[in-house]
Amino acid sequence: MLIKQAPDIRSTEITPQSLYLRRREFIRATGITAAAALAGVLGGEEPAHAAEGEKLSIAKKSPFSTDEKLTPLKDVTTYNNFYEFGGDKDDPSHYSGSFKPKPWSVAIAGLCNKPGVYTLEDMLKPHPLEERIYRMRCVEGWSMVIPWVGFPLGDLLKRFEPTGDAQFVEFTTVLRPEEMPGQRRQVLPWPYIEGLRMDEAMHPLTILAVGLYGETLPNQNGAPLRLVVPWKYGFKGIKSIVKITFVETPPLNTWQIMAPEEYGFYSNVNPQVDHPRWSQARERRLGEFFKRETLMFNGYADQVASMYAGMDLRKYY
Ligand SMILES: Nc1nc2c(c(=O)[nH]1)N[C@H]1C(S)=C(S)[C@@H](COP(=O)(O)O)O[C@H]1N2
Ligand SMILES: [Mo]
Repeated sequence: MLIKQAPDIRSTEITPQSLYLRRREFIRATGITAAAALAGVLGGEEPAHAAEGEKLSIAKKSPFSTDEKLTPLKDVTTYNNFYEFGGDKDDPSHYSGSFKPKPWSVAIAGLCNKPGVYTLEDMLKPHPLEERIYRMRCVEGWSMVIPWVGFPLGDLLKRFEPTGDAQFVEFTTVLRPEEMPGQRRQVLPWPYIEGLRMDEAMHPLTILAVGLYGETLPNQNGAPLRLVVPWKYGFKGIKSIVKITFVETPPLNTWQIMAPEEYGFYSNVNPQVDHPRWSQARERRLGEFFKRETLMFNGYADQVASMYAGMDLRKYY
């Protein structure tokens, strides 16, 4: 195997799913908080890779989780888009071994009363970690079901007291060409940028993830902190976030800069609005042979459709 990770995660890969599920029930029952879980995981003095694949304690079960079959951990961690580590699906798992997700801090900037630089531990302390099993849909036509571990982005943003002018939130990925081989080539304008409208950012389905399958995020999935917005195409889920900025106007996100007619700001999953080069009506769930129908807002319409009432979703794609 080419994945360079702590021995821990390799044993997880061979753990039968039933064992994983039982462990999850156990963790739920013990109800340990995020602070307790992360103190040990993120705060220590271990070498760079020790943080990967360490168990997180999940305090809450989420009513937002789907009960669909989970995509195997192996697929979740070896079939990735993370252009900072290369353009092929298996590049991020091969070439992210030198990336150091610890220590980590995030700059909070723009239109808010409490800007500053916050360590990851500081940011996480008040927030109980939840497991959120979400359907994920990439704009390229594949989908997965991933058990994320994280907490609502809105709960964090409120603490920085955004002002009334803050209508959008911009996110920035770390810029470290020495650790990210893809950033040594200008395949994309670095650093990777994404954005959400304020109501989307505050929506209870929108989370910041610090883990998946009960453990800290592998580098290739956006360690140590990434965005997850399940009703939008996967590229909105920006990885390895180092900056969050409150702004007045919609941020120009990376894929919109690259190909504005193909990738819009909203990028809500929509089977009726085709990508200029392919249909979005169906998707291939990783691990399945037959394609399945793509659902409006990726199946989250009941929760999110009202945010787009009256908007022409062909124009605001
Ligand atoms: N910084 C950064 N974030 C990124 C990307 C990227 O290339 N760079 N790719 C996006 C795309 S296209 C998808 S589909 C998801 C994939 O997330 P996963 O590899 O954890 O499944 O990450 C998104 N976040
Ligand atoms: Mo994607």
